[in-house]
Amino acid sequence: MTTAMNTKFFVDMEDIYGAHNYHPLDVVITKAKGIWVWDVEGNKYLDFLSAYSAVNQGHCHPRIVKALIEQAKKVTLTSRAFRNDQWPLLAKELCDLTGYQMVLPMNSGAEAVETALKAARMWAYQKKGVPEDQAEVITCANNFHGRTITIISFSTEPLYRRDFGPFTPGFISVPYGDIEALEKAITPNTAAFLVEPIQAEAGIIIPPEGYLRRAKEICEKNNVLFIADEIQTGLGRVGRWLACEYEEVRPDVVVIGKSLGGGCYAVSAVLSDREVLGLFTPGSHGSTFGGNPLACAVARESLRVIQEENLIDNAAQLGNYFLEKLKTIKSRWIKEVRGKGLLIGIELYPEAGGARRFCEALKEEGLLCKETHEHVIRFAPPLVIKEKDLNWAFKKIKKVFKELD
Ligand code: IF1
Repeated sequence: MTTAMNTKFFVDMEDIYGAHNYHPLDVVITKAKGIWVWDVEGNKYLDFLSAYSAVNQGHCHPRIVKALIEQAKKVTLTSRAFRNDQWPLLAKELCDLTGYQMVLPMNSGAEAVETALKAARMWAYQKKGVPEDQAEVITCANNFHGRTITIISFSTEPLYRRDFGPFTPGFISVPYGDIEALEKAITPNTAAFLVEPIQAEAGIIIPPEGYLRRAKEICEKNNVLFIADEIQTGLGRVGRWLACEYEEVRPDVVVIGKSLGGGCYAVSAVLSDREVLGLFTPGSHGSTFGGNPLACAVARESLRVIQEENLIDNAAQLGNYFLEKLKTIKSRWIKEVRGKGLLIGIELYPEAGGARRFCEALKEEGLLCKETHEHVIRFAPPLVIKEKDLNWAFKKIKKVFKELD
């Protein structure tokens, strides 16, 4: 008897052989295109998570897949013991695009954040004169910057830290959005302030107007590097190339990732000026796959697609449109609807019983969303989405809130 390769088949197999470090929805995706994904039973869903904003260009974008395939036929990996003809082009294109002088390529977002932290510490010792091993980095409560031991060392989420100690020292936590706390936390040994322009995982938390600008001013005044983690908020997600543009802040260091790979490859990068990235000397940092030609060819096309398909304006305009529509939903469960561009969250009151059950109900309606931090439903569709698709999604969301009211 042949076993039906249905949802249960895959869920059971994953549960037996895969580590349970996630609690995924029981939808087994076998095909994806643009904003749509299909499961193994042939059901079609609108992807409202975009792999946590790693698929801003839409799933399997033809131009990005083509770049992947073409490059895969030429050369995929040389290591940087040698040079290749894609990395220099990506480096220049990223600098021309962002106005920074240098780039360091990595693979995952966490690796790029770690790289930025190493650069900040090196800068503190070599440029600021901080005594060896005394460099401090200020981070925000409820941050999310990745899952390495150093990064969770400054996480305030017990779930991310439990049983993973001992932790890396040298990090000071301040409340997000609190300028006075930031100013008070700075010491002569402060190397940097690491911040997400919007805290996505924390529940789409948008800081008070002017927070980023005043934080940057305080950093400048105290000779502290301002590091923006734009891995999730960058590359068009919030209706700008970088979220910091909303406050006309030019970070000293910017970290990008996710959609830099257009949903087809893991590629991340640290952007800064020569004063910081120029401090890396041969052998002081590296990565087997960092800057490989396949990653760079994909990243170059991913950036071109964002530009040429006008995805940033689309995210800005449709984001505002969708946010206003969502605000018309009447439900006793809804505490707040907030967002920027196409990074939107609906915060529910605890009495609503948690966002998960709304996500489960939305799945039944053909909409794939992910709850974040228990009470927030996150909406982050690919930036290629059209108004008619948002109207379709809105009807489903409204229906679910009516049913669960
Ligand atoms: C998971 C969260 C999102 C990020 C920011 C760095 C990284 C991420 C602002 C690290 C990654 C992912 C990781 C994934 C779930 C997802 C996530 F819920 F965990 F927090 F998006 F909000 N900075 N975020 O959002 O990048 O190493 O993953 O490439 O770990 O569960 P990465």
